[in-house]
Order: sequence, then structure tokens, then C-alpha cells
Amino acid sequence: MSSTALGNHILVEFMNCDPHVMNDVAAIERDMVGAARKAEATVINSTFHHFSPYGVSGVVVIQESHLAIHTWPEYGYAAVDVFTCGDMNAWIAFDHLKECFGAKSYSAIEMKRGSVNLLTRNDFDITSAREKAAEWRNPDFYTRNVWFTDKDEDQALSLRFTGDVFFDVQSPFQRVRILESTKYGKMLALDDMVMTTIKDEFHYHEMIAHPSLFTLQNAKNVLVIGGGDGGTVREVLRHSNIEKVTMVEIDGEVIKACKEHLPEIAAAFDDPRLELIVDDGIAFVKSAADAVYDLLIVDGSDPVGPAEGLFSVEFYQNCYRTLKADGILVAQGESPKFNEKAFAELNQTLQSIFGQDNAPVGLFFVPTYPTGMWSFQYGLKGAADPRKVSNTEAIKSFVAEKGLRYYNEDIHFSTFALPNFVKQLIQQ
Ligand code: SPD
Repeated sequence: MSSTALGNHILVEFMNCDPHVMNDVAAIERDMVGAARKAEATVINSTFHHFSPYGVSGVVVIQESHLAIHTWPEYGYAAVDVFTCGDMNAWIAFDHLKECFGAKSYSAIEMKRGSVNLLTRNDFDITSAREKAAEWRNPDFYTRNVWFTDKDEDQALSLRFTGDVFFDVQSPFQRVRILESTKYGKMLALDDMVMTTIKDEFHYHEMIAHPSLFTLQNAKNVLVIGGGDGGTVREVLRHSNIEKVTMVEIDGEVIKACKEHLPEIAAAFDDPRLELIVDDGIAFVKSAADAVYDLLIVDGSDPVGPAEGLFSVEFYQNCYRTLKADGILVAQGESPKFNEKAFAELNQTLQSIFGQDNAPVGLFFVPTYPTGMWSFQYGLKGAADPRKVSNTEAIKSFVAEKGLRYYNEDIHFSTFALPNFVKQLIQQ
């Protein structure tokens, strides 16, 4: 360091960088902290933020000043600055980042900061302040401000996540990701929608399975369309009367991601009663035989992309046909608050096929879905009606034996109690 300046500042343009790296907040933070360490700086802490859908900003504070970055993945561009003082060589950090980012071109300017010729030194003693700072410095303390947002044009639900990405594959149908949220643990996201998280998945999976299985009491043959994370079949297979479950999931990448990273949810894929088919569930139901299933569960995602056909009249006509005379259909029914149109249209479809009084709606709460208020919608082909079960003792002992955390004998009935605005939406 020249004695004529307090610091040295390099301003760098990294161009034609790898766009995936430019959008990966965890990788960028690791590379920036790595660059500081390689240049033998002492890292104090770092804070990084991911902007949805693209871009990362972050700062690594070092004893010798800072490293900062702003990225534009869509341009493969990063603006970096490294401010140093003392003997630190900022160009070592520059070389490291150039390699990590795969920058094919770059430019940099260097300037001296704090020209001592322009400054007057006072007699402030900084020695004791430096010693105090060293006491609370924690080199492993990083803060990231990274949010995953599930939204439409007007509403959103955001979850803070660590920035770690465990799985990120663009399948032929959708982008499949396993991320880690700070509050709800690992989560499965399809495109930009939250599907399930480790800490609240039981709300959804217990409620999709048990109300109808306690209504049918002796269901043997179940068809699950979708449900690639495995949570629905895990719950269905808790019932010892079940002889066979056929699950048809269109996207093998979802199954792979969940088997690898969400084993608590993908817990029943080895059950011998399960036949797992990776194929189009809509086509499967179309060619299924008449009157073969006791229970048909549609565990699909929202009505965009591959799940769109799971909201069509033709699909539910085929579901009706393949159910036994007393069979029950349960479908992921969307939210009466977040997407009331899809919610109401699905109920109209079910009413038109199963009959006006045979399309009840069950509400339940999912903290990680936008608005939190979600539904399952039923189609009752025969007399079996979840609103009229009497075997509450059996529910009670099953809940205790299996250690269920959402469903119980009270929730079985209360799920069907609807607020007036919901009744109006579905004209029931
Ligand atoms: N917006 C979320 C819709 C829920 C879709 N299904 C979730 C899969 C859980 N098995």
C-alpha cells in the first residue's frame, strides 16, 4: 500500500459471465467470501440478497474494508468493487472472481482512496477500539435476505429461504426445485409455486387422505393422480384396509427430487401395495376401466402448465366413470381467496357431474400457500358422504396410533363448515 493513500479501490466490470451463476445467491456469496479469504482478508460478515426473478446484491465486510457486487444475470454482467487498505492485494480477489463467474471479458479501474495529502490526522487513538472489535467479530456469521415468492398479479406469499438450492432441474413440464426456507425447512417448488414444505406438509397430506378414507371405511383400491412428492400415498397407505394404490405422476423429476431431498414426505414409495407410474394422469384416467376405484385423489398443482387439464370437465367425467358406485373423488381445490375463479369453476364442474349436493368442499389451513386458506373438493358418486360419518371412535384411535398432527375427529366435520362468502362462490 502506497503511503500516499489510505486505501485502494478497484471497480470491475465482469461481462459475459455464466447467467446461472449470476442468479445463484448462495454461489455468489461463497465466491465473494472465498475471494476475500484468498486475498488473505479477514472476513467480518456478509449479507446477500436475491431479487425475484433475477439479480443478486451483496457485501462482504472485511477487516480491510469491503467487497461488493450487483449482478444482472439476464446480461451475464456483474458490477464488483473491492476496497482494501493495508497490505491486502485486491487483484487476487479479482482473479478468483473472474474464474468463478466464468467472465469472458472484463474491465477494471483502480484508484487510490483517502489521499493523505488532503487529510489532517488527529490524535484519536484507535488501538483500543480495534481490540474491542476483535472480541465480537464472528467470521462465520453471514446474513442473507433471500425470498421465494408465490404470487399472482395482486397477491403474494413470500418465504425467506437460506439461498441454498438442493435441486434445480428444468424438466419437460416445469422447473423443479428443492430450496430451504428458514421457517418451514426444505420445500418443493414447481415453477414459482410452493408445493410443500417439510414443516407444514402434514396439513395438506392428512386432509387429502383421511376424511374420505374414514367415510369409505373399507376402501381397497385407490388411484392417485399427481402427488409426486409422495405425501398423499404415505397417508393413504397408513390404512391397513388398502390393498392397492396406483399413483400416476407426469413428472419423474419431481419424484426424484423428493426421494433425494424430502425423504420424510417421500416415505412410502417402497410399499409393495403401491404401483408407481410416471405418465400423463389425464390420459391414464381416460383409458381406465369403468367402476374400479373406491377412491380417486387428484393431487395436482395449480391450473397452469401441466396441471391445467386437471381442471377440465372431460377429466372429471372420466374420474366419475372409473369410480365404483359408492366411490369418492377428492381433488386439490385451490383457494377461495387466492384464486376464487378456479375454485368456483371446479365446484361447478363437480356439481354438474356428481350432482349439486354431492360436491362438498373442505377448507383447511396451509401457512405456506398464498392467503393460507385452501380447499379440497369432493365428488360423491353414491351414498358415502364425509359430512355424515359416525365412526368417530375409530378416527380417534387412528389419530392417536399414527400420531397425526392436523386431522382429528373434530376437524373431520369442521372442514366442511364454510364461511358465507365461500357458500356464495359455489352457490350451495
Ligand atoms: N398452490 C399449491 C397447490 C397445491 C398443489 N399440490 C401440492 C402437492 C402436495 N402433495
